[in-house]
Amino acid sequence: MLYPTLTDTRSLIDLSGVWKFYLDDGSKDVAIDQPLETTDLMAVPGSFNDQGVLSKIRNHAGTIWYEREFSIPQTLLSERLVLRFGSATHQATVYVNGQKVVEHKGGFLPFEAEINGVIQRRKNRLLVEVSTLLDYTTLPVGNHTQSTDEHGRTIHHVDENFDFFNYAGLHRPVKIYSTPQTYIEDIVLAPSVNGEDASVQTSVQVVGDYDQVMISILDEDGNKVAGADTPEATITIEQAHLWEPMNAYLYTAHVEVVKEGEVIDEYDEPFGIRTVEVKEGQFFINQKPFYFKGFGKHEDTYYNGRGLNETANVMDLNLFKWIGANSFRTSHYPYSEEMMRLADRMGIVVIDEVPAVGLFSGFSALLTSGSDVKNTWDEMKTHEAHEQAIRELIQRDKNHAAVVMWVIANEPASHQDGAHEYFEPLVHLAKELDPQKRPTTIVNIMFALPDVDQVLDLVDVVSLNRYYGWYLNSGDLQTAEKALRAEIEAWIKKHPEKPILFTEYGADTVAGFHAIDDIPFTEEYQVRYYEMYHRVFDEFKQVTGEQVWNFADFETKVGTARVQGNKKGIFTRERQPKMLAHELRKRWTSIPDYDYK
Ligand code: GCB
Repeated sequence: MLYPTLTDTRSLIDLSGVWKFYLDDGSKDVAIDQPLETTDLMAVPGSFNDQGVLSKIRNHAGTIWYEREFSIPQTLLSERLVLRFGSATHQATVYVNGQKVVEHKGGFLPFEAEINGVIQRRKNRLLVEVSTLLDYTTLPVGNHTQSTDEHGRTIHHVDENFDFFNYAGLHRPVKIYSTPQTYIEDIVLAPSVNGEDASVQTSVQVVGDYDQVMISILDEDGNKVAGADTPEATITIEQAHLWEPMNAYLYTAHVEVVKEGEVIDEYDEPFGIRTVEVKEGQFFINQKPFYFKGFGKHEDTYYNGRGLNETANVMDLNLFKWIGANSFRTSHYPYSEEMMRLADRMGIVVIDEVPAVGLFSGFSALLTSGSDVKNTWDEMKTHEAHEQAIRELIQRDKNHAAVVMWVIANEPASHQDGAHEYFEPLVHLAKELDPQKRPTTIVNIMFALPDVDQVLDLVDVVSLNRYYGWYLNSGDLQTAEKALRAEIEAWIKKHPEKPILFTEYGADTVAGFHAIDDIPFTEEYQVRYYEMYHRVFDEFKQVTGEQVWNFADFETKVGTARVQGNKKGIFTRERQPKMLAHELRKRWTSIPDYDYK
């Protein structure tokens, strides 16, 4: 699915703004053929939760409705008109003028519908029914329960099976774009490097009648450097500029569809040339051993919640440059297309994660398995949602140079029987679908140590989330250090050919708390915790990178282990540095992107 952009043959109407909003408490039926009866308003894109202020709105679980009107300029009515949602969290049914045009399940990936058949002159009414619910069939996984209030109405409750607030709503842009009736449906680009030159396996899918597809590869100055005149082609680029971490170079595949000598549709797809390979226990980008320095992040800001915040995105990636980071993981769901395009342009390496978090029966943020000891793989009915998320994520992000690896799940119960059988087809699916055959990983939880893990043999990289010195050996960094070292040694023994990537390690730290001794939650303890981990990482060639948890403090559900959210940020939620940020900056600016080990 192509990102909607303006071209000489395509128009774009942005429906961002303030929409009507109705929180469905079951007290009345919403008539889809009538204007939404409400006086409440909500900005789109954005999570509704914090905008709504009241607890009743912020914590609402169930259905919400959004509505706005739009007009289509007459000049566009003969074009193909597509209504597109960057995402709707977590499930949506969309009506235009009272007619259903599309439904979509899964809160972090785009979907669209052709709307020509339902468009009217002058005003059109767009109504969207969104469900915030999560259960054992969805990704992420939520514990869904319901009760009845004094009026006999159903009250839903979702207890997140994961450690971030269940922000919901229309989080990403809603747009209408036009294409001609014959249109470019998709462009697939898979680059490879041969010495100084590169070749790009290119495939253009066109719907409708046409005579020819013309592909021009443009360099950053807009000069044509190569091309082809068939929809499937291997295009050679001589003296290719590589896309390098922190030194991006983006070519553009300019595609034209020609009929009777006229260009009837065109699209520009930016792409970078780089290779990715895992071998000999290391992670290679452009045939050089790469060292990941960076963060697990969240889409999480004040006011917007999980809603697109491009100002924060730009600032965050500028903070990456300041601190010497080169990468992030889209923990724990696919991020906006806008963020992925920004990462391509800024040369930030991305590990791209499907929203498969919470695949752990009885999960608790304290890393205790809780009282529920049921087997996860008997309980969860997420296979279908998981397959769909992998398909849609790879379909959306396949061309991004920034993306170097797919994460099939974060912290599943991979020590429980059934895990291997659950994951094997999913890992194969990702490999099969990805035109660039990127490496895959499954992020391992501390319960699934090398003696019991059943899934890391399926993937290319051993990714570890570790909290020695925090959830375990809290305040005792000496014991924590021994345990960490011993565990790394055990993984090397078990999977000597696989690189080890630390995808999470961290300690909650309340900015402004200080102590001389090793006291958890203080800024000094966070610094010493990281010094310990880094000392150990530097002993092992196989440790191929460090992504700290988390870039910034972020919102979670309430609980005794959370102080107005998770405080493991290196920056506060306002993006102010904690003491550790300065220490990390010293370390990371002295570690090169390549050949550190
Ligand atoms: C984890 C999870 C992450 C949590 C983190 C923590 O292992 O992957 O979502 O936020 O631990 O801080 O507990």
